[in-house]
Amino acid sequence: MTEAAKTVTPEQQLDLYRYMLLDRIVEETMTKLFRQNKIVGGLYSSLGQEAISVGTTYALEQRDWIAPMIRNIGGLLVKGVRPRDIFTQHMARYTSPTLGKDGTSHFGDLKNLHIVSPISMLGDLIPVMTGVAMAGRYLGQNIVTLTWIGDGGTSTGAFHEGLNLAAQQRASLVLVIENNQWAYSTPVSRQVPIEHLADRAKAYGCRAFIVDGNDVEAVFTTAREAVRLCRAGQGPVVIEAKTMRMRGHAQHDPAEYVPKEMFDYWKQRDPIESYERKLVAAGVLTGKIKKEILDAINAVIEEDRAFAENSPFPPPELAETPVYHEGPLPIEPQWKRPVAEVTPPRSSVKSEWNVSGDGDFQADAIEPATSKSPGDAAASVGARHGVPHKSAADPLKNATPKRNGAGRASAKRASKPAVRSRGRK
Ligand SMILES: Cc1ncc(C[n+]2csc(CCOP(=O)(O)OP(=O)(O)O)c2C)c(N)n1
Ligand SMILES: [Mg+2]
Repeated sequence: MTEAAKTVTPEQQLDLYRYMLLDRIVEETMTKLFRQNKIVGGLYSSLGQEAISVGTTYALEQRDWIAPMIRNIGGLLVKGVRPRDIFTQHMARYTSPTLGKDGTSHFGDLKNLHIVSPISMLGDLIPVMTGVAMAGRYLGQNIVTLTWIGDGGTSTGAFHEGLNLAAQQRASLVLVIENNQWAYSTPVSRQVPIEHLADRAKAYGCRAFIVDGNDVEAVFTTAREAVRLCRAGQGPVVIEAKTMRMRGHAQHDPAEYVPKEMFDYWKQRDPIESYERKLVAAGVLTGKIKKEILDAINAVIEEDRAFAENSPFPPPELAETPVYHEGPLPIEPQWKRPVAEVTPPRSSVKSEWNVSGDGDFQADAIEPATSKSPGDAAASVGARHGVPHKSAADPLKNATPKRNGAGRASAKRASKPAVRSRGRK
């Protein structure tokens, strides 16, 4: 990277510092709520990893997309999610983004903030975010998508399949590997025979960077470079951020299997404390500015925590709805190129039937059968369920050669069932 690419303005520095502090205080507040038995379900911590979520998301623009995992609350905050949404969601309140139906960070915002909800199955967000990047390309949008994966998650099949797909499609995806040394109680050394997880990117022909995950400026400038490359059509880019999980897997886990010296080593490298020292030494952060930042954060936290605690739980009837989607889909495509240009298919094969709306099969698009038979009834049942039934307007069936002469003649006129004919000989 050039020196210019490493430049971070004082304004950006204070932003990075502010977001890391906000992230930490949001999560500290939730730890207290957990101990008061007010969190529904598990609670995960990104303590010591704040620089990664914050630094990478800060490199994105509003039009870009993220998909968080369990330790990426910092990314949600940078994207513009309010702490109240995070509190109410973890407390399963009716005022939460999922109306109390789901917990942790399992919510998204496809319309405004461009957040894809987490997927618990490790690795699966990689093909999904590849798909979002490809969709953006088809729509003529120059967007970048970003998601995170842990060291453990890099051993899933979905990671490898997803990364290969992204590389093959040149998708504008930034994939951040958070190497925090542990996957539950398994250290990286007992999981993979390589030192750098970034090396996995080479296998798929992807560019990769390794960065100190506790240095927020290094994370931010590396991510900004990755985003630049993606926007220039040179994606995907993998970033391995080396860091340490400073708590157990979740609140239930005291992490007694982690050597104490390891915690001591990384405690010295706390991303917020070390950045604070740097900004104070540079004269960017003063005691007065720090107080203003903390006062503003604490005011929001206090208001949003009180809002969450005073929010009701969902009414029981809500469990019945909405289980199945009814009516038109809520997301309309926003075409950035002429619809005709991007609408498939451009095929020489004439369509035999149509679908409309939510994918309903249009029975009246099929020519009515001439005779009434059980097959005809089945055809209309199939049509209702969106499944074309073979016996009605099956082009292959009509083209299948018959044993009598007329059949053979009609088979010649119809499209060639070459494989079938050869099979019969
Ligand atoms: C495909 C799949 N396998 C197993 C799990 C269960 N699981 C959830 S988190 C986790 C550990 C993940 O470790 P890592 O990827 O290093 O992330 P970290 O917790 O350290 O952030 C496991 C095994 C899962 N969610 N998905
Ligand atoms: Mg891990």
